[in-house]
Amino acid sequence: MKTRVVIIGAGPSGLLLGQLLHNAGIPNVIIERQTPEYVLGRIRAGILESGTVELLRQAGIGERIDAEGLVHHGVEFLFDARRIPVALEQLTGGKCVTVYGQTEVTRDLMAARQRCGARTVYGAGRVELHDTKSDRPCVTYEEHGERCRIECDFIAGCDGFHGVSRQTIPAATRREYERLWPFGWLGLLADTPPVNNELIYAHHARGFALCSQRSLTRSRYYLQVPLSEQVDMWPDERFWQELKRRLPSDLAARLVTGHSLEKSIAPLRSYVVEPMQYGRLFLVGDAAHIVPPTGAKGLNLAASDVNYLWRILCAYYHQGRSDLLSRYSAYALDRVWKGERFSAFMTHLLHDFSDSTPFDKKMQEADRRYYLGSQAGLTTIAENYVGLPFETVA
Ligand code: RFL
Ligand code: PHB
Repeated sequence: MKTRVVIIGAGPSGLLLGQLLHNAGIPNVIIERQTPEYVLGRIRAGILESGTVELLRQAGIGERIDAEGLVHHGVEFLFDARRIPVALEQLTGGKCVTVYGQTEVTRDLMAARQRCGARTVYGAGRVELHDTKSDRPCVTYEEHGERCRIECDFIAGCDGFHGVSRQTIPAATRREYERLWPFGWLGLLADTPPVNNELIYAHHARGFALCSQRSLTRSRYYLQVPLSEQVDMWPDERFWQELKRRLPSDLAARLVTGHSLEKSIAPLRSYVVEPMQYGRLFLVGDAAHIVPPTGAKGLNLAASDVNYLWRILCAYYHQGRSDLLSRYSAYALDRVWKGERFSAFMTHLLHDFSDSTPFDKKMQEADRRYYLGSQAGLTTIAENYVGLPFETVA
């Protein structure tokens, strides 16, 4: 079989890239290791930057987001029992974020792909990439016990942090940058009304807490926990009690608790591989970089990579421009590192670090008072939170 672009992975990056390319008349095949149900069962991000929403609209799947997504004009921070509103829209000249779950984005993209008839192979085994340095790379995989092969012009490695694509780049040509954070996030999803209209990022001596949401009737809460914790140590009742202890009494009294629909612990990691390209293989999203979720940047950075790769491939196929191909990594990494910076900054600002010295703690307190107490500080938080602009590909 032959196609123009083989996309490895049917997470949000792979599906979004596939849809944008298909709409631009560039045939592509997606190869995914899991089943569609498994992919939809992963509960992850919830906040979309305005640039991400615009890209989803360009992919032709904006309808449900526009109808059901909750546009948030602000966000709140909480520390020393003080609530600090951050007026995103005012501070950024009109930009906002949208609450719309990654699961729903994936569902909309899967439906669009099915409607347009583009091919996705689910349940693919032993996916392997070949000849990525040549002009005719190819991908082999197993489907129903049979070995299959697809030849293509380009491969997009959209297969997440544990995928195969990054591993096919020789170790000597990749440079990896990593920081493991000394705690994790315990997340709980419940069909209860959110405790507050806006998201609340809370610093507390017992650890960070986040009050997020998926809709007016579905909440998502997170607690900072030590890496040694296991989910089964956290029955729902213990989770709710701990969350209440990290919130001021009026909010704790208002918190509606209920059965968890999902509960999981995610370790926090910062990671980037450079370059994000090797010959005709392009790495996209979590395959190339991971951020701690504190800045809500993971999914948005994945969309940012897709934006650049899509434009570069359109320029190649529609205008015959091959000069842009080698610039993908530089375009993508500029925004990736700014996202890494903001995510690390937010993580540092809001979490409790057990190994910090009294001096470190005073610095962290001063950071919170400065950034959340001055117009300049609030503006820098707001402009990063709503998403920095994409660079024009030219
Ligand atoms: P994904 O979503 O991991 O999708 C990759 C897809 O590739 C498939 N795959 C393979 N397919 C074929 N062959 C192979 N060998 C393959 N290996 C893997 C996988 O099955 C999967 O379907 O990456 P993508 O598309 O780049 O999307 C990135 C986002 O998913 C990610 O950035 C965010 O979800 C990160 N993230 C969060 N981001 C936020 O902004 N807010 C959050 O609250 C948030 N929570 C999370 C998260 C990531 C988590 N992970 C990865 C541990 C919570 C968790 C638990
Ligand atoms: C979420 O709703 O899952 C969420 C929201 C904001 C974050 C991280 C996760 O910073």
